[in-house]
Amino acid sequence: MSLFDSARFLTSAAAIGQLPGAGLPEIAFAGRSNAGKSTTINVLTRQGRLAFASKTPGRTQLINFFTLSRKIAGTKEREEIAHLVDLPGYGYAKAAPNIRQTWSRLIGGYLSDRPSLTGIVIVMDARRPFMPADEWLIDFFSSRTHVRQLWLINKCDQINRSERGRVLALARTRAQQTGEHVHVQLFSGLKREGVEELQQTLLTWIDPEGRLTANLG
Ligand SMILES: Nc1nc2c(ncn2[C@@H]2O[C@H](COP(=O)(O)OP(=O)(O)OP(=O)(O)O)[C@@H](O)[C@H]2O)c(=O)[nH]1
Ligand SMILES: [Mg+2]
Repeated sequence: MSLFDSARFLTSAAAIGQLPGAGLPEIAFAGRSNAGKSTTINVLTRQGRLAFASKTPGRTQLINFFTLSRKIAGTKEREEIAHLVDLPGYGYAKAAPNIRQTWSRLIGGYLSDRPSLTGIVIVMDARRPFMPADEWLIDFFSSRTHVRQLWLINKCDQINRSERGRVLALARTRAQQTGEHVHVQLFSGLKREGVEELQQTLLTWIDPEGRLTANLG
């Protein structure tokens, strides 16, 4: 049983005032609309319908929070450990301008002023990684080194082996130039490739001393 299996929906926020308290470490999933953020959360937590994934871009319009927890040994109580946060995608061209503005205010407000934000997973489509909006986000966090970054090159099932090698090498070089707080990996939510590597990285963010690895349940 992995810590991520314990994920349960906590709440949705449509405005900054609706965010839950910022007590637990938080890992946010950001990226362009349709990059696969919600699918990644579902695969990570092994719960097919936890986050709302969809063929229609722009499906996730609220900030959705999920709580990770573990059983306290010898009791029936659970201890809350961390939040996973599914963000609405950026760059959804068909959204009406007022909706886009509300989104950017909400996401921008959340990302720039969330003391509990421990790490951000930037989900990108392997066929077109590092689009301008991704670059903006990477840039925004490059000097905020207390927020870890994982550049998740998703949908790698859609590119061939040599393209994978090329994309990964390029991303690795860039990550090294950006700093030690940046990690990179290939991923496929569809084929469930790279799940363990993703879990390992996120665990080190949530639990750098490894105190949680025992007694999960
Ligand atoms: N081929 C392939 N398709 C994927 C993968 N991950 C997600 N998808 C598909 O991509 C589409 C979008 O997935 P979502 O998880 O809803 O994407 P999202 O980033 O949450 O999108 P928004 O909520 O609109 O921002 C769906 O049709 C998924 O089935 C993957 O690894 N490979
Ligand atoms: Mg989504």
